[in-house]
Amino acid sequence: MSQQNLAPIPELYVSYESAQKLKAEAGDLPSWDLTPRQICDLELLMNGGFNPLKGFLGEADYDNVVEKMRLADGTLWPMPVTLDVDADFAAKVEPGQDIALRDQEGVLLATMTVTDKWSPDKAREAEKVFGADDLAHPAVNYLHSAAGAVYLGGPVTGIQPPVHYDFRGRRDTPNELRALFRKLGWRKVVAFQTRNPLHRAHQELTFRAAKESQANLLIHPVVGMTKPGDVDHFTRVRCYEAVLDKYPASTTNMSLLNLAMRMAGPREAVWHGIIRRNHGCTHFIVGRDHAGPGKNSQGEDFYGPYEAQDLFRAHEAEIGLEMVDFKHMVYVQERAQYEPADEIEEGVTVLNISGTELRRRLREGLEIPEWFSFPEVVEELRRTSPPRAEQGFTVFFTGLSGSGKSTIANALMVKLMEMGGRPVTLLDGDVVRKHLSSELGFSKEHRDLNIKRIGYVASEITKNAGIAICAPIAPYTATRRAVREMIEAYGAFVEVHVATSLEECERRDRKGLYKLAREGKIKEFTGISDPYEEPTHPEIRVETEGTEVDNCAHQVILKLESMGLIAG
Ligand code: PPS
Repeated sequence: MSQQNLAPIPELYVSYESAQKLKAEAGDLPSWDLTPRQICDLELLMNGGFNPLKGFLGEADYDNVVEKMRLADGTLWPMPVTLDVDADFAAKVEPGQDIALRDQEGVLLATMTVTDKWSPDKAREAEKVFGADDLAHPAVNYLHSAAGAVYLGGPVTGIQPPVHYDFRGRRDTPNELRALFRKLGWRKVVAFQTRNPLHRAHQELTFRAAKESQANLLIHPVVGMTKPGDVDHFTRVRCYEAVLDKYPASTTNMSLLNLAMRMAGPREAVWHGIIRRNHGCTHFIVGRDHAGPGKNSQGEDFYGPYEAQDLFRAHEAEIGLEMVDFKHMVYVQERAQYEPADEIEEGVTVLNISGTELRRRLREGLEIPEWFSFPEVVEELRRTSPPRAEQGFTVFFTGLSGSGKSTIANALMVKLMEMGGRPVTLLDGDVVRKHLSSELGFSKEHRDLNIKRIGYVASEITKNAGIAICAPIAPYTATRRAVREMIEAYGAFVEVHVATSLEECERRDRKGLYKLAREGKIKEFTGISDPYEEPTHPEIRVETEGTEVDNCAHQVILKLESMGLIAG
């Protein structure tokens, strides 16, 4: 095992001449605009990062991967890499046909010969691959809320890699890394996977791993897609570059991996190992809770802290690289150094700052001690995450028609403008429908589109340090969650449920719409002939029956203060 083989790995690209020819012919093919996740998957398929896959999985391989972590021929492969499409596109395509795969600007990246087309059982995929059909898991949520209903599978013909304009010099294909290791004479290489900024504990862990395995070190962070809410990759790469100087010269390298993570814990660890083997590495670090998705909807961890290590160990020979397992590293004050938590005797002072605590300190502008991180890293993080009171945020009101959303939202807007400091924009339901969504009706599809447009505008406002107040009905939980994820990439999302009962809304009937809805003159009316899914965990719920508007708005202000979003 871990006998290094640096021969080039097969890629799926055709020659320049063939690519030109395929480009000329592709105009006649059904054309699929790839999602950001599919672009990541396609890049690693084409450059051999997902070797031995030759394309998106067909149905037999998919079934076997879901059930047994193996392709139909028995080869170890833990993750379904599938091309999900919507039903409309699927209806245009039959097995045997070629389709064009394009990026979001329409650039042709590949063609695929469709061999399989099927509607997957997503609940089974969630259970088997991610361990539970629970929407608290980001990949399960993606599966049910973002992925199309139909999967297409078949071999891919690579035409060109997706274009990256950022950190070009730091991105390497498996063959480029293999060539680099050959050139440098690196015979053993231990890879470190990460989606977080590196602090001293990580630096110590990777340094020890390299020493223990007598290998060179490859810092191999994921810059494709990570867990929603993670520090963006631009900031992280600047942080990594700062840490790179802390390693002994010429022992360590860094390369960026355009992987779309699934946060699948144990299965993901095995997948990461195979991907690093393909990139020419011989060892792979698996720490505590590798690729963990956080808590499930019962508030428990999805996977045990060392489950990933166990699964990796059981398949080490087949993965083809050696695991360097690590326990949690903590700081021992008396010895002023990091040590694995399980090797520390009783009675010494152990210091540790969790990810949550770090985010709190950044948010509140509190001190981050030198023993925890490098000053350059902290400075970089502070630049992109200023204290919460200086960041943008979104207040998202949801509730039935006539519940009082707009009135409270208006009052809140005025109060925030009185305080000053940040620009405030109100995206009211009716106003949005006039300016942004005038062509939309009230079907589920149209409502979702409407809310996603509001979410998009709010996320841009939040990104640019403004305050967005939204006040649509937003009846669907999944859509509200999608908007939350869009916004939390840039700032806080404060969901306010205006919990006026249907009876009260109907009694008030300020616009006379409930009467018309009851008479059947307005179709698909929320609460009468269309659903409203109540938020289960809003940041705040306001009751309007018997409470004045001013008081409701004040409750929201108090919440914003308690979250540190506005100065008290
Ligand atoms: S949604 O579901 O979030 O897209 O709805 P929204 O954009 O907030 O639009 C709601 C306003 O449109 C009026 N209206 C209806 N509401 C619900 N169902 C039906 N069928 C409907 N038809 C018209 C209604 O006045 C809503 O305004 P508010 O401010 O919520 O009372």
